Amino acid sequence: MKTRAAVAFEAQKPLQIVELDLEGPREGEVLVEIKATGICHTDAYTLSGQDSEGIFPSVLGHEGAGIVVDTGAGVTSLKKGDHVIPLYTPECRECEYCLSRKTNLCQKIRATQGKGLMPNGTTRFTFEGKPIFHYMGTSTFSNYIVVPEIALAKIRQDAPFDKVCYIGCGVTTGVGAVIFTAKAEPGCRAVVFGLGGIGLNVIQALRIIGADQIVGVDINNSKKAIAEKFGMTDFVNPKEIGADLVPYLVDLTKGGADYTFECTGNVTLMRQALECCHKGWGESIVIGVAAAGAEISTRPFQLVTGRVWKGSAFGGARGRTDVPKIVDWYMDGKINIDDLITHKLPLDKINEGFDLMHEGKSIRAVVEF
Ligand code: NAD
Ligand code: DAO
Ligand code: ZN
Ligand code: ZN
Repeated sequence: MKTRAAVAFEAQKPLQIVELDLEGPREGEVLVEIKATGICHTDAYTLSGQDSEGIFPSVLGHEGAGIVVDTGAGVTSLKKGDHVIPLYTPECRECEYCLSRKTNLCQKIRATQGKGLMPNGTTRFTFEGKPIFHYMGTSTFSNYIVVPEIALAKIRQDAPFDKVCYIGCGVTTGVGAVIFTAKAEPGCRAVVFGLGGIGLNVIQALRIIGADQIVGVDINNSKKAIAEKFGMTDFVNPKEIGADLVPYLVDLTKGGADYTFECTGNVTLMRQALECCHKGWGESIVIGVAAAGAEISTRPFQLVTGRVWKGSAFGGARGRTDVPKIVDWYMDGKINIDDLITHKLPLDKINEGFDLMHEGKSIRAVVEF
């Protein structure tokens, strides 16, 4: 069949809207019509050429929602008409990683997914007879995609695609980092570095779990109002405090934060996020994806004296199990997604969505097919 898609033919070039050929689902695979997709910072990072795993030509996009159109042989958990969110972190429920209960990083299809291929080692997309690679196993910048069954979360039918697509990455990453990775408790003090599409979701989860203090750190003052709406209690612009950031934050949190969340990908901020944690127990969660080759450092004494450095991928969420629950939380009014979706665009204007993100003007731009 044919599908309209925004293709990244080369790094650092705008996406091109073209018609691709799409092969139908093979064994264990599902054909999905994507209805809406968010544009995440990670798509821009890969398109910039900085991502050492970035493969071109490919169809980017990993934050989508849609409807099952067809299923391949052996698919048992999904049928035509089901509403789904594609998962760049699948959940097979049978690999060593899934069974460990210690991680959400299912490895069942990791090797081929990392090479832009389906589990059998080929692509389903072609353009003028040449292969076009998949991205993060999802490629939601295409109207139709083929995805392994284990990389689809089945969601309720009444959830609006143009909102819940954001649960495919940003919402789950931010909310999950607080509840699944940090397991932050009521009454805690927290600092969130970076008030973008991820950081604002960290903030709303901290408010929901009953944090006493939620400090937001950003160099863009225009993020203050929306962060306050989502639960931020104190705003810090490092450029305006006239003091070193770490002692300033330690003082503001009365001895250091119980939890800090780094949501920018800047390794200097990652160090500051660790070092403003409370001595003896403070935990810093790295969420931001740093430039390829970048390294983090601190004095080991920071760890000896009880601070903990952790990372979080997809919020530590098990996609097929947790994503449907997060959709329910949205539908029940427990989490706010609507106010974070600042722009809606047709596929033809997807490059404008990237511009809005680079200019700091959007929280989430969503493309509707
Ligand atoms: P974004 O661009 O929407 O937000 C980043 C925010 O950080 C902006 O408000 C910006 O003003 C602020 N910022 C930038 N430099 C800063 C500095 N030096 N000091 C203070 N604030 C600064 O990005 P996003 O979509 O929220 O993504 C954030 C990061 O999370 C990215 O690195 C992205 O790749 C990563 N990410 C990680 C996961 C995961 O599973 N771990 C998932 C999705 C995204
Ligand atoms: O299992 O080795 C692995 C890789 C898992 C990939 C998890 C990616 C999470 C962070 C990337 C940003 C997502 C948009
Ligand atoms: Zn993302
Ligand atoms: Zn698994």
